[in-house]
Amino acid sequence: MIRAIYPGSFDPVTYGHLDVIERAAKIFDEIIVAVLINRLKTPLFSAEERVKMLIDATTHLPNVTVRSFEGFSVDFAKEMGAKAVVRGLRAVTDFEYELMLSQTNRVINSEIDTVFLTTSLEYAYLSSSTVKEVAMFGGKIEKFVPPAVAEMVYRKLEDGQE
Ligand code: COD
Repeated sequence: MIRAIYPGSFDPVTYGHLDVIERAAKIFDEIIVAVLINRLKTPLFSAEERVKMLIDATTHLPNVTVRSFEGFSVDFAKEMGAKAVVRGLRAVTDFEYELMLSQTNRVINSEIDTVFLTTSLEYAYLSSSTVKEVAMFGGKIEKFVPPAVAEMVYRKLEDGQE
């Protein structure tokens, strides 16, 4: 049984992330989506909220589970008994960062390899930051994220303005 983790911020999860999860779930026996708890950054959504969004968005995928983690992603992968880290690549700009990250990860733990899935063209432009920015300026985000996530983003931004 080959297990992989798909680590990220997922602040919030987008259709681009979900496309990577669905495709990875066809390649690996089990995927653990790993939500980073980063105490150095202030995300829009708490780790609990991001985990819940991902659980709700992946109920149709029986071999996908969602967990939060702290520390190095390769340490979390090892703890989970995973052999690989899945990451998505959108453009050349992603490549430089992802290459650095995967090489650093290999230095931290040489047993865990990174597997890259290139973006599906319809989601090539999509990022969590874009989603937040569009919503912040009053735009519609239903094309970018599942309906329940869109609701949570609108609500969170409204709460922030009170
Ligand atoms: N299409 C395809 N892929 C996409 C899309 C899209 N539209 N959108 C995002 N992705 C991919 C990203 O390229 C990325 O691979 C993944 O989905 C997750 O994206 P994000 O933005 O939610 O998550 P990141 O990139 O902020 O996650 C960074 C980590 C949390 C993985 C990283 O910071 C980490 O591992 N931190 C823990 C500490 C650690 O181990 N550091 C490494 C040594 S320095």
